Amino acid sequence: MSTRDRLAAGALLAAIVATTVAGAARGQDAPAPESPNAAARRAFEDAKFGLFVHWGVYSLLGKGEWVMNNDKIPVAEYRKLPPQFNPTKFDAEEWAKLARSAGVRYVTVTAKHHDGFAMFDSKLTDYDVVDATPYAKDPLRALADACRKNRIKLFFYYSLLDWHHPDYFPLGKTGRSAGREPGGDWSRYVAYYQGQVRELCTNYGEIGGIWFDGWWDAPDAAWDLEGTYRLIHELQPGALAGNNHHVAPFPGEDFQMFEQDLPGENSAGFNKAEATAALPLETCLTMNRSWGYDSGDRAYKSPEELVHALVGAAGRGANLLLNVGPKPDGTIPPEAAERLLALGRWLEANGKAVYGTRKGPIPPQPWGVTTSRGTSGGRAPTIYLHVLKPDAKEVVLPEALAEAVALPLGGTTPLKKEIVPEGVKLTIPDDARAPYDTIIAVDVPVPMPRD
Ligand code: H79
Repeated sequence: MSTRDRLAAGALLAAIVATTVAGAARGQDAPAPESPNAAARRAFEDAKFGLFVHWGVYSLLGKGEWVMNNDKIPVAEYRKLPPQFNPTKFDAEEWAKLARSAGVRYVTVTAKHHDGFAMFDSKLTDYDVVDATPYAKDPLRALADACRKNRIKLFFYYSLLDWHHPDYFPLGKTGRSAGREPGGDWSRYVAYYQGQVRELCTNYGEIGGIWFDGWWDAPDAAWDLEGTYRLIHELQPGALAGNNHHVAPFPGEDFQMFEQDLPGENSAGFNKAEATAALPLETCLTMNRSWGYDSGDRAYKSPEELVHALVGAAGRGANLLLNVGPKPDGTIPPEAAERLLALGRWLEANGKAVYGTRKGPIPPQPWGVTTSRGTSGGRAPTIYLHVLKPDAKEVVLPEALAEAVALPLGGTTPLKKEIVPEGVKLTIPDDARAPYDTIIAVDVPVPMPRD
């Protein structure tokens, strides 16, 4: 390599370091690199793929998790649902095995959604799955055990917003047709929700973290979020706190999330916050159009679209949290299960370019995205090109990669390289093309500096 090339490669490597250093030790409030919190953030970034599960008494109506609000069902009427909830076909082990086969590393399940019904055994209310349903068992306990057995982390989704609790007052922007008595003691509500968070952090062994939602219903309320996050971190030093508030992260949060959009995009209309470099990122996405079970929703994304979502997230430094809405009987719709298995098969062959990677030094391109690994500790890094456009026959990389060796993932014949004015042009032969995502591993022949 000439001195000039070496310098250029050095600049590129500096860019790799800048873009891909593990999410832990960044920013002012960054945890100490050796702390359980920093390790948990790194593990979260390594995981790349999670399964979101929206399941509650709303599933009985098959019209999504917002049905109480959307159909203006008053509390008195909605209370008729729990006595009908009896998921006799629920098998936590089957869910965990499906998750494992799908290649997800964690599951995030609705412990309480906006309807206020606790899908876990809560001592702070009778409005929960053990006290109010004929099922009378705690499905999240079974799921926690099955996930542990299958080496999958479990996160709990918890809605701060509550359309049912009498102390959730003044009412927020939504749930105004619940027929609730005006009045209630907000500080009692805060004690209630924090008490439930304590239960979730105490009764289920080690958990991955808590995933909050619904803050946007009452953004000016005194939620004591800092107290809530402190509680989580004290009870579970390795658990992460995240909040789907659609604005820039608050102190005490461990990851930043985006809903129905990749970081930096805002097709859903409410993802106005920029991706923060300081925190791990996560994008949650529905597999069809709905979160909770919707019997009429057949608008399932194809396996190709789902692979592109996963890889598109990874190339932007984010995990994909892909949703399923189980039926009221506890089974996962076959259309969803099939797609999860297709993703699992794809990851079986291609996971090396996804799990444990960070976003690559080359930002998203018209042809696809990049991920990378081995970007610290004196190793020579690998950049993975994910060519997502099936008609992209050539890819031009920065000139600094002139000496790099580009091989199709799992292949042995290096791609043809040509120096062009814009950089290094790689030609992708037809026989290297793969379904969904043609992955090219680019080995950079310069070891990275040690940390
Ligand atoms: O659990 C799933 C959804 O039920 C929940 N988040 C996912 C993960 C969700 N709740 N609401 N939304 C998604 C859409 C949010 C709409 C909003 Fe608004 C637009 C929030 C703030 C502006 C509607 C209008 C609610 C408040 C004002």
